[in-house]
Amino acid sequence: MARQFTLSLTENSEKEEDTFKLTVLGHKGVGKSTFNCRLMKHWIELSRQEKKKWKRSKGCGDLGIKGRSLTVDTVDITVKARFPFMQKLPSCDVYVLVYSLVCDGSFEAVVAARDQIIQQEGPLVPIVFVANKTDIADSVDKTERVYRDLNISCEWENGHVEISAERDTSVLPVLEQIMKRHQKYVSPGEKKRRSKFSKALRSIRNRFSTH
Ligand SMILES: Nc1nc2c(ncn2[C@@H]2O[C@H](COP(=O)(O)OP(=O)(O)OP(=O)(O)O)[C@@H](O)[C@H]2O)c(=O)[nH]1
Ligand SMILES: [Mg+2]
Repeated sequence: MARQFTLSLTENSEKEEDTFKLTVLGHKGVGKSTFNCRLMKHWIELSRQEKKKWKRSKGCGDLGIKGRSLTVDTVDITVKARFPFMQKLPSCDVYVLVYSLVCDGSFEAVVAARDQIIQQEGPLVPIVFVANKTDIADSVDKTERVYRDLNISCEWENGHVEISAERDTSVLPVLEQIMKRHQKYVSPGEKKRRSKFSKALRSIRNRFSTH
């Protein structure tokens, strides 16, 4: 399912606009849709707070978008355990891989998805793992959870956050990880190149829409 929302610090729609593409992948029923709704709610709320700060400080606020509008495109895709996806994945700014703490198969599915993403996009692609359903995971082996965390965070250098999407616990740290990973892996040169590319794309789109 695809969703889109726009964050803006000013009312000036003439200002330059950026697009942030997020792909959420995970096994069936792990909580992708629930997580996506929570994430959007936090992102919009955060942007409202930043907007107030921006107005008060007359343009000194942040959210990393410096007065421009940011359109966030999210898509969630259900993957199967051994063959995550048959076709090429959409290229995006950050991949979020959701698994359920109470379903081992769902972890295997996102590990296989990660392999496929790296094959497609290369090793520097920003990835954040989300371990969902902490509210019902008390009986899950703690050592296993710590081992997974070390493996994902230290060895693979991907983000990893344990959350409960249903109870809205620790969703904000996922947003922090998304931003952090994006900053870490997208170099300033690449950002410039992407921005130029999206400008060119916009002008082509505009030209077609006038005919
Ligand atoms: N206990 C618990 N249940 C959750 C949590 N997040 C989602 N669920 C439940 O898990 C079920 C599936 O949630 P969805 O958000 O629809 O999962 P999904 O990954 O989008 O599912 P598909 O689109 O069918 O692949 C629903 O019954 C949710 O209420 C959570 O953090 N804890
Ligand atoms: Mg869903």
